[in-house]
Amino acid sequence: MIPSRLSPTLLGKSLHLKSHAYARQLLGDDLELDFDMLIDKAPFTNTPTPWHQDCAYWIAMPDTRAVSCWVALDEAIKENGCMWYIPKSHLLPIRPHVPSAKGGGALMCEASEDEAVALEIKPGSCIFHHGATLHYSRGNSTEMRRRAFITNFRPEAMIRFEREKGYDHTGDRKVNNDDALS
Ligand SMILES: O=C(O)CCC(=O)C(=O)O
Repeated sequence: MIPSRLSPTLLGKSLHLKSHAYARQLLGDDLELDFDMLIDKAPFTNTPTPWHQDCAYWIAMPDTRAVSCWVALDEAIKENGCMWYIPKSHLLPIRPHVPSAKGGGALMCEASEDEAVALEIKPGSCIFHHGATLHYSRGNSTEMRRRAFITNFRPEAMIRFEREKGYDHTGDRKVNNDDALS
């Protein structure tokens, strides 16, 4: 979590600057970087990211605008864990989430590939998803890596709101949003 804390020069690089500019175009000029993260699905690790909505991890906020930019660092295909999304799911109520049975702190909810679209993308390409969009990825069953760099943006006032409540995306991974409790 938060590679830009380890290496603040990232904040001035193209990935952060461009994803910030697009996030503002999508959801408003008050959007700021809330956090960034790196995910590496190593070859043959076969660990799916369970179905979830990011907002289940976060505390409930009065302004729910939030968008992530998921940048592929390697080619992302179904077999190595490209992202799957359920279209328009951000317009529906949050589904109930529970800790994943496989452990590791991940949250999960009920959903399936039948409802979803897989987005296979090339390295350097990206996808923007809303904080309430249902998503998931299969495990990596190939000899390729599947690395992604993710930046997440929300209104500056809501970042302050979170921090005042002691939440900064680096703590325990649990259902923090009451609306996502079953
Ligand atoms: O990269 C993945 O497999 C999961 C990413 C994810 O859940 C996210 O960006 O919110």
